[in-house]
Amino acid sequence: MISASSQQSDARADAAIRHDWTQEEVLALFQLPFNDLLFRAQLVHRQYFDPNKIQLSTLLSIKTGACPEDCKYCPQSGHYNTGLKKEKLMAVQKVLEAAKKAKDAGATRFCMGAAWRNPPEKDMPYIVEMIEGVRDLGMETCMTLGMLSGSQASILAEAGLDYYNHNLDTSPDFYGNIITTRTYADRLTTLAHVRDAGIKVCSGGILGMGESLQDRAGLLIALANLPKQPESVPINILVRVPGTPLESAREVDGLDFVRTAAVARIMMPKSYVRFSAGRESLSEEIQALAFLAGINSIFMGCKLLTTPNPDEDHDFQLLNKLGIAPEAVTLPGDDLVKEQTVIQKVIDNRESAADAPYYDAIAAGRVTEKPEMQDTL
Ligand code: SAM
Ligand code: DTB
Ligand code: SF4
Repeated sequence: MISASSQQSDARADAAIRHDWTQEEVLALFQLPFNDLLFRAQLVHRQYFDPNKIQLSTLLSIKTGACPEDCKYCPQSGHYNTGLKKEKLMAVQKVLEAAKKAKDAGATRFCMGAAWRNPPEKDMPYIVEMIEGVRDLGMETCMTLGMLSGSQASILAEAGLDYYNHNLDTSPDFYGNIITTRTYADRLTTLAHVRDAGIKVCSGGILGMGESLQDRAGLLIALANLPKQPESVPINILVRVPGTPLESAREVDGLDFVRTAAVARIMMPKSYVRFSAGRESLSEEIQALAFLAGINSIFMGCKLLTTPNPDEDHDFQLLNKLGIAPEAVTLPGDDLVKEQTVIQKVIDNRESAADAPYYDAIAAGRVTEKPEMQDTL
């Protein structure tokens, strides 16, 4: 039962979610001194989340390459020659085997991605089986399949899909420089179908495509000012793949990524903000700052869709160093067992790294319980 005081604090918390962010305000956040920005982001983060918990997702490409879209960043577009091996839709059983492996490695959400403009009707029954099978394993499900019609979104919702990922990618102004085969409005329509079907929205973008600071602000404004903010906001750093038009794009400064994460945290206080593609190229120190800025979700496992990601042992070592523990899933069922499995994995990793020359915050009993909601900010 929810207590009156927690209902009151929920109401206060919801009142703090704004959908009227302006460009000036957001640019002012970006221009704050770094320490002030991170301090504000931490205050917001601690109002809604345990700062020492992280959500772990694993990605799988269930249909690879030969995509008809021309997204300039993407190794899977059929418009560019990136040498990628094309693969048709994976068999359901193979997908479930990969999900089981991801679960055993500690992931609580399994994200399945397909290089489609939109899912073909003939493949929808297999997609439904994948969602049902992954849920039966006790994992949360996420799919990213391109544009969806309203009826396709309803079919996915009916199958039990938890999240649908569909990124706005960049600001409305910069978008046309990156993709010409579908519009910003098309993307917003898909997000509306997902929301209307009752599926949680995962939507974010990419840094490092040649966009300006105004465009980064514009992306975050487009996300935060949606009628309901996305539950999950992936921020990708461009993975520069040879053969794509953006192969020589300028490298993203790690501290600029941290700033963007902090601004996203302040603007979307209740959303999970995920450090998605691009962690492979960043130091542990920058990743630690990103967690301080309010990043509370990552992709775990040595591959994203087609490009590399830090392997899970390195990630667990980093999380151990920082005293950050994986979050348990909230699916109905035996959640406690799931939480214990994940935490055991971290403990095992910690023990195997027992000689490592760093301070072990978990062993020192520094992992805290979820804090009470704060009234400040
Ligand atoms: N085809 C579907 C779509 O575009 O919606 C789903 C898969 S697509 C690969 C999912 C997202 O991955 C894209 O929206 C983009 O934000 C991200 N992405 C793709 N290639 C990337 C790259 N090279 N670097 C960073 N992010 C990338
Ligand atoms: C998202 O925002 N990032 C993920 C997920 N959503 C599907 C994809 C990243 C892809 C990076 C390039 C690749 O591995 O092909
Ligand atoms: Fe296709 Fe998605 Fe890649 Fe665009 S991002 S080319 S839609 S797979």
